[in-house]
Amino acid sequence: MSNPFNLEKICSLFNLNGEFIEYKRNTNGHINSTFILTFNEDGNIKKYVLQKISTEIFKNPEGLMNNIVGVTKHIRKKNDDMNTPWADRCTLTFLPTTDGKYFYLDEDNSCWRVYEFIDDVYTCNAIENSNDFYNAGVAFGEFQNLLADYDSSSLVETIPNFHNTVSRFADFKKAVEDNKSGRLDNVKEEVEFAIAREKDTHILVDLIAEGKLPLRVTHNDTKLNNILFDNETNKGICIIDLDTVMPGLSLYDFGDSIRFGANTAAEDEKDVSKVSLDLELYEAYVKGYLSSAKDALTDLEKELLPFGAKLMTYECGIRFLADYLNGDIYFHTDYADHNLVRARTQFALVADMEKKMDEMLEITKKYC
Ligand code: ADP
Ligand code: GN1
Ligand code: MG
Repeated sequence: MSNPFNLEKICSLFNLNGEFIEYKRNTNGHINSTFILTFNEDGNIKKYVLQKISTEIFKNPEGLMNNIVGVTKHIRKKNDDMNTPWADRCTLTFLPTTDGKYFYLDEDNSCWRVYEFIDDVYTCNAIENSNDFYNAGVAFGEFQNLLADYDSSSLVETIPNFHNTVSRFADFKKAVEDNKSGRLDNVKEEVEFAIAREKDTHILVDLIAEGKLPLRVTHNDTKLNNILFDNETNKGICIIDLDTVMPGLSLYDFGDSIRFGANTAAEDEKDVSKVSLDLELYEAYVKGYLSSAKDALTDLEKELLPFGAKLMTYECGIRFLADYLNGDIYFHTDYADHNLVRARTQFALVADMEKKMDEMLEITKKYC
């Protein structure tokens, strides 16, 4: 594989021990570029993760890294204090550069960071049994809980209005009007589907403005593959991909997990007839999430969990569709219609959740 970034030179700017052997690219995510580095440290293999953060998307890498370093230190301290057996693997540990910063900005304004590779873990892109999804719920609930006393006003908004669905809808409408890619004629039906649900986009935004929903420190990108599961116990021991940790709603985190993990099909399944909400998985996640986060949540938050799942799925759908109309400038894509395929799966899932909303509410109540 060619090394387009001169990774060895970048590594030499961080305080890493040993001799560089090789790197492998990890292509799980849609935004950052991730490389797993292998070093030889006095005859022992030592691995690190090197990531290039997209500065097109994250405009304030210094603020972003301050957020993450603060939050990870907080999580580590709490786990040390609780004597968690996997405390040394409970969160990401960042390594400073030779001049003491936690990131390096290169001449192209690309931002690089390095953290310890966590051993004996696996990630999932799809759920194979409901117990794993229960464990995912426990892990994100615990993340919420550990950060309940972290001052959210100390965090910068790494992407302003990230889950503000009113602003997301405005961006979507603009993408339709601009039709930069000239693809609008292909997606009339999808655009109609999105517009018909505009009123949903105001519900949580209004409740925040009225002071009825609390802003918390949230992850905001709670996809299944952002959890590292322990090989031995299958517990979700470490939450990764912390770039969007900032003030947000618990409903965003709960909702995005359901969107991705409780879908019977992949996010980019081409056959939408395979897409639906798996109620058994929904229940497993609710049970796990509420077992660890329940005490931190208000009654209104708990009541709105099913709506949060639908709204996050809808939001992701309009983001994919807007990107398709804008000419695929945001999400990494593997083929021409990739964003359209993703948008269609999201809307199919929204439609199925609408049919199953009463059941989702019933299930949720059981664990409140
Ligand atoms: P992206 O923003 O592109 O999704 P992530 O930070 O989620 O990037 O990392 C992508 C993938 O790299 C993860 O899904 C996981 O498989 C792997 N990975 C990331 N960090 C670690 C780590 N500390 N230890 C082991 N694997 C990791
Ligand atoms: C992106 O980076 P990754 O793949 O975990 C996106 C999320 C979307 C998700 C859709 C910073 O997440 O918001 O929900 O793709 N992250 C950002 O799969 O925009
Ligand atoms: Mg990720």
